[in-house]
Amino acid sequence: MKKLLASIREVLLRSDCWVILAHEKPDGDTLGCGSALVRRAKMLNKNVIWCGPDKAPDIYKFLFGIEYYKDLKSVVVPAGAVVIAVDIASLDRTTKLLLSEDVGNVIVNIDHHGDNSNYGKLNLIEEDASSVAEIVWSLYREYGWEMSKEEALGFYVALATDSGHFRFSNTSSQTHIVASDLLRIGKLDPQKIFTQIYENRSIEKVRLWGRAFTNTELHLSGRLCMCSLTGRDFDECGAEKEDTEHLVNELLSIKDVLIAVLLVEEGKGTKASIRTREPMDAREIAQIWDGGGHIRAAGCRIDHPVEIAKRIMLEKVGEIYARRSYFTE
Ligand SMILES: [Mn+2]
Repeated sequence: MKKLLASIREVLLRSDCWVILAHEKPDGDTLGCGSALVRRAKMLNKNVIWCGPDKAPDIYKFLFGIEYYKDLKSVVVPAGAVVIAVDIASLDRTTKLLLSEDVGNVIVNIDHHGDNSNYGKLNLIEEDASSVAEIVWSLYREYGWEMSKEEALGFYVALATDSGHFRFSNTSSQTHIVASDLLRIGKLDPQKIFTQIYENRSIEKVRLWGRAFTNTELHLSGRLCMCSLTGRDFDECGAEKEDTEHLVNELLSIKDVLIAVLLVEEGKGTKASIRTREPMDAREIAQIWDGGGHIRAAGCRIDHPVEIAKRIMLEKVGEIYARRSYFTE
């Protein structure tokens, strides 16, 4: 471990350019950590490119350096640059970044997804960490890097959003230790940050959520909650794709539900977001369609229109549930 951390440090300090990569539909973790790393790159006088396949949601516009955040397609990775992949389980699934190890691009892969495919030259994967922020916080400690206020803000946003504001099962005493440290260093106001992220909704988003809740169905004797949204729902509400962030967690808040699935029409296919409670495994479900994620939160893309995707999902989840419940109930 010490050796890996030292190798990462060596690569970061040696490279003149840092390319910081976020995952598709970027969330607070990938963007918060990205923002902190942009700040660090600037402090170290590095050139920095921060990019991802989708645009950053407006709620994160208070993060340092967000004005530099670019569409991946417009980026040419300079020779010799280090690429820092943040919170990305699999590079081919999330991005089509063209890289060449021949010109000396080294990928540093920092992640907490248990199914990470170790695509980097250097892979720092810690499944027990609540967020990538928790991992990078330790990295800074190891390197003796003193944190700026902007970095503390980025890491705090990452930590808070990935742990569902310290209430998901990934929240540990270490998560709170890191949070306490960040609050102190950044002189942060947790209430203000919460308001910025969660109490900052557009009316279009609230309308979309209303429609989603109206469409919600219970199956498997109330254990599975499924909800679907079509392109038409978005159009009629005037909502954006990013407006579904955190919606699936609300479905899991229904009494006795063990599996919550949100299906969203995407082109000719359907994007599925899955959340579970014990003993159900979200990743096991997502993997049926080559998706992935965590045990409690995962996602995948199904190459069928929403209505068909819904039927297949119901069938597959039903099979898994029948197997699990046989052993547990
Ligand atoms: Mn994450």
